[in-house]
Amino acid sequence: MDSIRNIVVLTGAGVSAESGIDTFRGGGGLWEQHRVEDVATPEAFARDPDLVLRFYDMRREAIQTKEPNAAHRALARLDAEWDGELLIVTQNVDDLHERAGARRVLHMHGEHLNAWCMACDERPRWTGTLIDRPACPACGEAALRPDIVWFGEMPYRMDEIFAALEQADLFVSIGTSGAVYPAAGFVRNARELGVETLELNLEPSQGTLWFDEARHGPATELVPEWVAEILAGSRA
Ligand code: BV8
Repeated sequence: MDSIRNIVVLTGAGVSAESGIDTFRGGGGLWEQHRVEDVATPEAFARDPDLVLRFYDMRREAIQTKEPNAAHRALARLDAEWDGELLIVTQNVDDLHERAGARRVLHMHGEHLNAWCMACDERPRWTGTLIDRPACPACGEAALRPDIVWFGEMPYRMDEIFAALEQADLFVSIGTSGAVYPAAGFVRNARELGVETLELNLEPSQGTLWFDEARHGPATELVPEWVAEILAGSRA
């Protein structure tokens, strides 16, 4: 339908599940080996930095052995072919959207492949480990932490996200449980703004009732199908 020009997509761990990256709250999810408050909070990092650094070193290494899947590739196709506005807001900290070719990606919870220097605030690209307290390439201090938004920390670039939602005609949530805020609240922000909302997820999310339409199944099936529809102008 030609009334859709500007799209905001939100992705979560479910979009990377079929690439072999564990989701957070599914069976065998990442956090089953660790309680979230032991590894994904500033307090945990202050209390036991080695535990937290090892947790992120393990995940940073793991994502570099994974490949984008058909859902990532379909969103990259949308990015390449959609002539309206598009913003792919991801809660994921892997780089599979980018490796599939997407460009208009915003990592609101940070990225495994960046480090963040607590001495000089630089965010150098980082593919190795942090457990041995390497020197910051910019300032030389041994003050690098994962560039990850932990619980209790402010997600990145929220003003850009809300600006995109205000201009959006369609908000599509893909592969997220709707358990973590502020991301889980975006569908409500969208509805209040009169934006059409669609959920693509393996099962109903915690916010599924807020969506105008919800389709349930694996992302590698639902996302290519939806992208083909939207590019053909054959759906609302
Ligand atoms: C903040 C980085 C404030 C870490 C992450 C009470 C009520 C409301 C809010 C709160 C509250 N108490 C505390 C809060 C705030 C808190 C929060 O929301 N807590 C929750 C648990 C209640 N939020 C915060 O702290 C945020 N910050 O609020 O700051 C503030 C204000 C002023 C000044 C300073 C601060 C920060 C939140 C960010 C935390 N960091 N990630 C890391 O990655 O290690 S969150 C973490 O969860 C990941 O980023 C992940 O992406 C995110 C959400 O999880 P999902 O992506 O949805 O993954 P999940 O496993 O849950 O679900 C996967 C879904 O996919 C499932 O539905 C499944 O069915 C589906 N699926 C599976 N396979 C497939 C599939 N779908 C399709 N195909 C498949 N094949």
